[in-house]
Amino acid sequence: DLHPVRRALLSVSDKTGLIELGKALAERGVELLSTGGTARTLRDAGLDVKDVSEVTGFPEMMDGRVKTLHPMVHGGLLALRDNDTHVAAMTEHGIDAIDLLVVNLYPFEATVAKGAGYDECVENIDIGGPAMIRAAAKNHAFVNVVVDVEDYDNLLGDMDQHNGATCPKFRRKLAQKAYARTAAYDTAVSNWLADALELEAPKRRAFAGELKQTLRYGENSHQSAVFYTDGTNRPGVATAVQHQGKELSYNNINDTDAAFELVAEFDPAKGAACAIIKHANPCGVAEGATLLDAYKSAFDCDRTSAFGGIVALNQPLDVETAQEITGIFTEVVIAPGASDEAKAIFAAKKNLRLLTTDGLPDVTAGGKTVRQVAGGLLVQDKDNGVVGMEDLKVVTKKAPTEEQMRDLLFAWKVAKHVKSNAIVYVKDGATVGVGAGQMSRVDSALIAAKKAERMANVLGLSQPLTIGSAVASDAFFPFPDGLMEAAEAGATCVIQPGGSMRDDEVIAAADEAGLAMVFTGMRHFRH
Ligand code: 93A
Repeated sequence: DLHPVRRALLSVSDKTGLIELGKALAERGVELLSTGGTARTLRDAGLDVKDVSEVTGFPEMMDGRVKTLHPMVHGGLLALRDNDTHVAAMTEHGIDAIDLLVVNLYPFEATVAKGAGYDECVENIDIGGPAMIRAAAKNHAFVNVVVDVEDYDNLLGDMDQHNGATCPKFRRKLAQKAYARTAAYDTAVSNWLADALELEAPKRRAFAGELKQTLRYGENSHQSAVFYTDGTNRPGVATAVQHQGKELSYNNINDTDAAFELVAEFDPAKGAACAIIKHANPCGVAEGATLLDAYKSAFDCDRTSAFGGIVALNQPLDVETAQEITGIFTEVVIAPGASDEAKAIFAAKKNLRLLTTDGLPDVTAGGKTVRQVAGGLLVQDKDNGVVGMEDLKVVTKKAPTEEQMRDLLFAWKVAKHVKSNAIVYVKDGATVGVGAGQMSRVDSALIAAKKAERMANVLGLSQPLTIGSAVASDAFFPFPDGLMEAAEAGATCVIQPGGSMRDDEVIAAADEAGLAMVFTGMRHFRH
């Protein structure tokens, strides 16, 4: 049923749009109640406001911890207007109905994000705000609850459509959003406490997200899908700015994420790098003296698969690289910035999406990854493992040369981002064969080598680039067969975690084949 808005309580930390809303409500004959700071802002703007402390008969006390926690407030929010006993209680205690609650909470998330100390974070846990929001949302049959500055205009719009009243569906939508907000707020508080306690696995963990985008469909067209942000505001696909092209699809977002996380393994201060992704796996990754070189080398790993791919760069997109990328159909390009000239080149390609960010994802940062299984959520630390030269153990008679070492480490970084079983051949700072997602490591080694053979034909080379390459395996070789497959393809040095029961056999086979092999001691399964 339509319900008129006669009396409003406003209590907001973020005062954006407050005065305009206050004025608009006053113009519509709505009586305004407010807490300290909010009342002051409204009054300074010349509006008539009643202090909540006047309504409760209590001053705001205990540093503001107790301002609105009072039956005069909560009775006004919770009373059922069509229930005789509720109405009688209101009359008996002199409680006036509150038809509209406008609250935004103490900025707890922002306080944590800015690195505030423990006590300051605690003080920013809002109690009265969520209590009122939950009360008003429960009573959405009569009460409007606005928790988002963006809804101020929607509220006024609905009131204007209904002669100063609001419709039930609108109030129900507000209530849904309100509970999502208090849930997310408490999620932030609980997760902050978990972090402060260094609790690896809290008994209960809450998850929250905020809608960023409704997607056209999911992985397939019969699946609906949406994209939520997690509030961490990290550089990446969720916070990137899209400059042109149609909306990203579900698969685009997934692939763009894979591409950008991979290319972030390569420090832009040490040189340019490019990753081209298809179906969340790299079909080419390369370093180069310039971005253009890096892109070209990445493209030459597997030109067939790069068609319709996602390109990620570790440095701002320049005009030469932009020009080259437009040579084939590319779905998305993501980079930490783009020059105006580069943007102008892309502007002519209406279907190409350009995304830019303020920086690269921090590959060493902690965080969690979540995956859903039937009836549960699997949560683990993000794979932020990084291996350096000093971590490597040479296990063969032959040690890799410096040049081989560079390619081995390069291959290792790429293998971390290839679905298991992963085999990655690298030569001169560029992948020359990637075998992904096979149930057997031998098959991954074979497939990657086959791709390199095909590319040698395409490029008119006398032999595949796997000859004399470095090869990485994301997990140990359980038997020598996978390793021998790589040796047959022409690999001369190997990087792998080690740790198999049959390491001795595998090392002996490597020695026999004249390979240099190093162990990382770390596995990079990725499924
Ligand atoms: O400290 S509180 O949890 N205790 C309360 O009773 C209470 N009532 C409203 N914080 C409370 N609020 C919050 O005060 C609101 O959620 C809002 O964020 C803030 C507005 O304060 P002011 O109007 O003084 O700026």
